[in-house]
Amino acid sequence: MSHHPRVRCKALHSKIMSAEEAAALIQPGVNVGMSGFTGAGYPKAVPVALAKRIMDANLAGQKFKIGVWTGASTAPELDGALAMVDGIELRLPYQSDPVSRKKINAGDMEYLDIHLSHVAQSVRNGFYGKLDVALIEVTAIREDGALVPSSSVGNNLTWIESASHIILEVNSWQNAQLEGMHDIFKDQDVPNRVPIPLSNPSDRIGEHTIRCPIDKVIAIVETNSPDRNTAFSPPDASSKKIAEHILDFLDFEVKKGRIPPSLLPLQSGVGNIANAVLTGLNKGPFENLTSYTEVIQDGMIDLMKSGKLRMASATAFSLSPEAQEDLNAHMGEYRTRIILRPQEISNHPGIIRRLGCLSMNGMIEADIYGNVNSTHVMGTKIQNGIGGSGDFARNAFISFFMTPSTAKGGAISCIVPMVSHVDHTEHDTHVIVTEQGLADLRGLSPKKRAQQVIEKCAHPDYKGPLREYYRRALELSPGKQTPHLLEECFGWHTRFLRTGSMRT
Ligand code: 0RQ
Repeated sequence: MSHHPRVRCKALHSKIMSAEEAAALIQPGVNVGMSGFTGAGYPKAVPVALAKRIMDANLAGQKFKIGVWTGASTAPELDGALAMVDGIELRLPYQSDPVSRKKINAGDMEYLDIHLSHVAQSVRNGFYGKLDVALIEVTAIREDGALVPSSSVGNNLTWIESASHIILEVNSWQNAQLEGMHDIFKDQDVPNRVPIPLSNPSDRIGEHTIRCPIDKVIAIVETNSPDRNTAFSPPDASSKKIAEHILDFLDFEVKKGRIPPSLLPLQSGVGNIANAVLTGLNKGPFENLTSYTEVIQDGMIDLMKSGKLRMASATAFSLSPEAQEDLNAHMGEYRTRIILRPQEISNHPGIIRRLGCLSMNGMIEADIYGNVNSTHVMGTKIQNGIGGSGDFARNAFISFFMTPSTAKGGAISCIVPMVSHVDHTEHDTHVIVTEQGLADLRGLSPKKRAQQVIEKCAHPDYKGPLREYYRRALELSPGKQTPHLLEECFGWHTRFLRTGSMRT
């Protein structure tokens, strides 16, 4: 019996080495395409070994930085370790690591925040320069060299195809029964693109594995390490209220006959509020649900367990350790109801439009006209990134944005006169929800939108000042289509920066 049961391709056994030896093959200045999406399926050993190597080089007075491209966010062993030693020149397309966030906001690290569906084709077409190394975690390598992906797919297919060299981490912690869950479909490039044959979230259109040119493989590292995800907090009062507003709205839409009783494929964003909505759906009347989304979080697994969610399509898991255990224990059963796809397909604008997804995403702030800021605190500091929210919001059948009405203990109103940074324009925002209420903006002109957003969504402490801003804007603004006072519209943000509160 082989000592390497997960490396079933004998021809690759000679490439098995330590993480340190593999890290030594990564040179300064290269771009590395790494696996990893919302803390799932990221390489766990080589980035740490590389961070040590970079630290040694720095101590010897040498500069050593690389470009780090991923699917989305990873974990402390990757983003945290490399950012800590100042090893990242440019990071793309999404991150949520506290050390990286600090470096980026201090101006010590470059960050390119990209719609997740755009990354693969941009890399294939050389928009971001050359991809030198692919560093990918897999569950196993099959006899023919094909790769069984692990708990995320992300951009792995593109990294494997585009990189000059490939380093694989084979993680025996990942459940062997993941084999068969993935659906790897390659989109063509322009001008030879043809329609993608997917018209139901449950359609399987590709292969189970990623074909790998084994002559490009320069190293294989065997690991046995868990994905490091944190637990979701139980829904708080505010998240529960937001979930209730959304469920009432969906109920109304079903009664109106605008969406079917099994709803439409759900996309639910990252974070506790999104998870609370899923928990709410579990108690709600809707049956036979499907999901076409980016990540599968705890709430989705619960919905599957209760039988309310028929199947889920995504590109990655994002589970608490408890939900992970549950998934592992019942993998055989879940495998038939979950499909993991490349993020180019899970977030494909054309498919989202075709399926008519109901998209629900968190935000930092919205303005009275419905423009949404998902990424920048006080207009200049990155929080995480746009992720897939733009892919879904623009193309969804109904696009919801959700937030508590205030942040930082009430010192910040999340409904402001004008957003300090725009990720989603008023054209892509159909419904805004806070614990105060839900503003349905469909079919409303800007002035009507402003009234709805203020009256339905603003916190009582900020309702008066917002009404007053809008009243004066309506009176004094030279244009009456979207009234604003340009000298005052950021006054709430500048007041917060000056005094620590948006309150007057
Ligand atoms: O700060 O960390 O210092 O406490 O922002 O806010 O309330 O914990 O919210 O975890 O739901 O994240 C938009 C960031 C919300 C997330 C965002 C401060 C607040 C706190 C986090 P602290 P919360 P959440 C695609 C989905 C973009 C990507 C996306 C996100 C911190 O949802 O990254 O949508 N979205 N992907 O105090 C200043 C404000 C603030 C504020 C909150 N108005 N001003 N700070 N904060 N509001 C997934 C798919 O499936 C497609």
